[in-house]
Amino acid sequence: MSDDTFSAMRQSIIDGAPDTASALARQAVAAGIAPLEAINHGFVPGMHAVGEQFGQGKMFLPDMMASAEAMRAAMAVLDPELKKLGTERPMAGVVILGTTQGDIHEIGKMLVGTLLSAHGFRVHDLGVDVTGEQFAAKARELNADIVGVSALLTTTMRNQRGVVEALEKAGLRSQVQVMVGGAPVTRKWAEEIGADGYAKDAMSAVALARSLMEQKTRSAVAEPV
Ligand code: HCB
Repeated sequence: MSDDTFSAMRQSIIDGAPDTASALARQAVAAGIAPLEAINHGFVPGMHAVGEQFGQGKMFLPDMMASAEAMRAAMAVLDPELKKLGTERPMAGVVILGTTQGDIHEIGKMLVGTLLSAHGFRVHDLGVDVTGEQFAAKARELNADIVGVSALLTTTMRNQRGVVEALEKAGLRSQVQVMVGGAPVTRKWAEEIGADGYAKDAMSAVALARSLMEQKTRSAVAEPV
């Protein structure tokens, strides 16, 4: 796929143009382009540019909302393509995903969910503005292996700690691994709040989830019941 197409994808997000974003995504699928290429090299750079422009006061909230709409339109085309890959793989583990309490950013979390599904994980997405107690209740209900918590605001990152605490309170912490992510989140922060891992992007989240599953299997073998 040419650089021009990737830059048109990026621009469709900056312009907040869902129809264009969706058409470009469909063209990529028809041309046999890997959906992940289109996401990583076309659409996501558009979201990053929007964030920078908003931070510099060159874009405003309605623009950012239109850009998010365009991103969703592209993902509506690419997500099913990626998920098809997951059905061909053995079940890798059960993951509960959500954006933490007070936070409505969902695009990064959706991407993480899509890639985990594409790699064989069974993903249950709780959506946005999710409390620690809701994460814990769903983890118990589905006997989850991993809880993935997203936070995009410096003010809501601290609620990731609340998820770790809610799992502890529910007596689930030893069986459920916690991975955190989101633009302001760091490895250091993950360690500070007692999470099991941090992932900087969706591909790293897949690698992390696999490694958390391996650790879980190893400790189950080491401690037979
Ligand atoms: Co929003 N917003 N926003 N926003 N927003 C940010 C996050 C700022 C950084 C923009 C800026 O100032 N430069 C900023 C936060 C500043 C801060 O806290 N330090 C900000 C602000 C301030 C706000 C509001 C407060 C604005 C206002 O109302 N005045 C408001 C807050 C609303 C709320 O949540 N309570 C707000 C609202 C919005 C929307 C609604 C307009 C829209 C979200 C729409 C939606 O999601 N449906 C929005 C958007 C789109 C953004 C930016 C532009 C893009 C976010 C995004 O989708 N990134 C963002 C700028 C930025 O992040 N640089 C801006 C693309 C994805 C692919 O990246 O980092 O989310 P990601 O996810 C990655 C990665 O982090 C990792 O994998 C993902 C995929 O690769 N990952 C995980 C994420 N979660 C993981 C979980 C895991 O377990 C593992 C890995």
